[in-house]
Amino acid sequence: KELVFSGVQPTGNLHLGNYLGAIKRFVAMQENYDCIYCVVDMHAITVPQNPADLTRQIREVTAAFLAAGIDPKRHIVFNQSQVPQHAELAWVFNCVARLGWLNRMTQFKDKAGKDRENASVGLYAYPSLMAADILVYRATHVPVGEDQKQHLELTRDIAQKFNNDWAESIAAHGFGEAFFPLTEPMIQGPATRVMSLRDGSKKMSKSDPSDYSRINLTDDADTIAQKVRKAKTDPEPLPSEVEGLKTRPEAENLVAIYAALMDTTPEEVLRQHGGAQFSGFKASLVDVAVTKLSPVADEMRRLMGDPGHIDAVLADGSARARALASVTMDAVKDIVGFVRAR
Ligand code: AQP
Repeated sequence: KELVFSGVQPTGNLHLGNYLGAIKRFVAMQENYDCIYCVVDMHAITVPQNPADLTRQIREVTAAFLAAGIDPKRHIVFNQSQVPQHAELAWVFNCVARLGWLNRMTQFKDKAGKDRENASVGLYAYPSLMAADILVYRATHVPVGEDQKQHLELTRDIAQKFNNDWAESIAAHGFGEAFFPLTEPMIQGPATRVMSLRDGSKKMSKSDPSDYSRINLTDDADTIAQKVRKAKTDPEPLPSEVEGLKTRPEAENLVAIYAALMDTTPEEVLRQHGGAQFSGFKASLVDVAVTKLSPVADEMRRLMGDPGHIDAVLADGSARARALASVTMDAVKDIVGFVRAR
């Protein structure tokens, strides 16, 4: 059975990259897959978080999921900390993953920066918890942005090593040749890596100190217009072929954003706008961005007015997630050889 899992961290400033690279695609998966979408609050505390802000941001990511069109009745929407099996399986995976594997993770290197001795152990073990998030549901597909590719490869390595190390026990317990699936990353579409509006070589990110580097999901129409107008570009008009974007990262980024918002391809955008000056193209981009994002922002604001409703959605999703996760975790305990009450 094909099952989609993905998550978003409640670390504030949910932006257009999170929307186009992840949330908008989560919505599209609902037709053809059973989907589990998680607000990964335990990942968020791998770096310091103010408790009151964290609580609000967990509700805000949930509101973004619902406002974008995820149906929490047909699928599962919940926050990670309400399902203890994620942490339980992560511990087993900490004992499967090798130090050498984690040492290669570029996200840890980026986030820990120069002061690595002071980074949390949680930040280092982040990929192992992420593997547990996915595999505790034995999910087969994970829609993510390009930046998560390396973590998804590690998830497959962990699954494979678990399957190999306990192969005999897996077979003895009637699970056949492999217990965990080798999950497929789904990194697709024109906006798998949305770049900063100020610097075409950096990804759009929640933690960029410049608010002008990103379009936040909660920005109003005037703010979106101002940010797009100020976005860095070059002096040339838009090319008419995508090849002409190769050496022009800022232009390439704006065309990709336009294409993703319109559910079309960069080729098609250039068929319509090739030869245009940026002033004109940016005006069209503002129109499209405001038209597509305003309804989501309005609905997020409405939902945030009723935190009790959001918490109830998360409680319901968590109960359903726990029921699924506990089946996997019981099996893992049997495979590993732990004693448990039956
Ligand atoms: N710029 C991006 N373009 C496309 N997809 C992106 N994603 C993040 N940035 C971009 C995707 O959004 C999902 C949720 O991301 P996350 O919140 O779990 O973590 P993140 O990648 O750490 O997000 P940020 O915004 O980049 O935060 P900071 O500044 O803390 O590093 C993921 O599927 C991710 O791929």
